[in-house]
Amino acid sequence: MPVPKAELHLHIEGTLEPELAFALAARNGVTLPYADTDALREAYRFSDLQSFLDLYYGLMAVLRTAEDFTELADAYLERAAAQGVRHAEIFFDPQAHTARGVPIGTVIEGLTASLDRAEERYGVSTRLIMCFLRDESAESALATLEAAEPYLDRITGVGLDSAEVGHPPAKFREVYEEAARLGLRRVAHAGEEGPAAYVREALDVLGVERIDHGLRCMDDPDLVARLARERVPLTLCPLSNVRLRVIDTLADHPLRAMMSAGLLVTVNSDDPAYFGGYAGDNYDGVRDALGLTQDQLRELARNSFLASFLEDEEERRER
Ligand code: ES4
Ligand code: ZN
Repeated sequence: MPVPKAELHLHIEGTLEPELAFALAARNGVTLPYADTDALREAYRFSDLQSFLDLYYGLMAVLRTAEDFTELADAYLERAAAQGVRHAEIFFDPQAHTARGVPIGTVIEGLTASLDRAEERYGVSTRLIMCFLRDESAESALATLEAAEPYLDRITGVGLDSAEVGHPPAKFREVYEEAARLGLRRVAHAGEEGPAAYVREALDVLGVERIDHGLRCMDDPDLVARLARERVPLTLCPLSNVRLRVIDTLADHPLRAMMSAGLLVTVNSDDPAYFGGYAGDNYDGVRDALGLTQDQLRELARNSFLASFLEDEEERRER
C-alpha cells in the first residue's frame, strides 16, 4: 500500500495523457501535429523548462469544453488516489485557456464538477489554486484575478508559474496584494530555473506561504537557514527536475541535503503526464535513487499534510 500523502504541486493541464489528448482532439475537431500517441510521447524530450512549456501550451488546444476539464480532472484524481494521494491542491492556468477563447467560467466550472465529487468517488479532498503566467504582463494577471471574482468561493489561493528567468516575483506585487485582500492563500514557483534571490523575493514581496520548487535556495546558505527557521514549505518535484534538466539524474537530487538542513520539503509530481510519473512514482523514484528509509518517506508524507492548506483552515475560519 502506498503511503497516504497530500499532493501540493500539480498542474492539472500537466495531467493530460496522450490518449486523452487524442480523444479530445477527435471530439473537438482539433488536428494535432503528431501522428499518434507514440509520436507525441516521442516529443517528450525536453532540454529545459521553455522547451516543455512550448509543447504543454500547444497540446492544451484540445481542451475546449467544461466536460473536457471535468474528464481531465477525473482521470488525474483516479490515478492519484491509486498512488495514495488523499488530498490534492491543484493548480490551473486560466490565461492559457482564455487566450484561446475558452472562458474562465468554463474552466472553473468544468474542474469543480470533478472536484466536487472527488471526496466521495476517489477519497481525495481537493483545493484549487489559480496560477498567473509570469511571462505574461502584470496587467493580464490583474485582469485574470478580476475575471475570477465570481468564482472565488471555489478558489483557495493564487500561484505563479511558467517561464521563470527574467520574470522576477516583484513584477506581480500588486496582484498578490489584491489576492491577499480577497482572502486568498499565496504560493509561487521560485528557484526552479531562477536564482535563490527569486525565492527571497517571493517571500518578502509577494508574501507567499509556500515555495513551489525552491531547489536553487541551496545556493544561498542564509536563505536555507531562514526557510528552515520559518518552516516555509518547499514543494519539490524530483522527476520534473530530471526531465527539465535542472539536475542530471535523480541520484543528484538535493532532497537529502534539504531534509538534513531542516527544510520542510514535500515530494510532488508537477506535470505527471509529461515527466514520467504521478506522486507515488516520485516517492518511489527518490527512495530508489537516494536510498531513503521508510521513516524518511513517512516524514515526507507527514510534511505534505503539514504544508497543506487543510492544516490551518479551521483555525482561520474561526478568527
Ligand atoms: C510548470 Cl515545471 C513548471 N514550471 C513552471 N511552470 C509550469 N507550468 C507547468 N509546469
Ligand atoms: Zn510546477
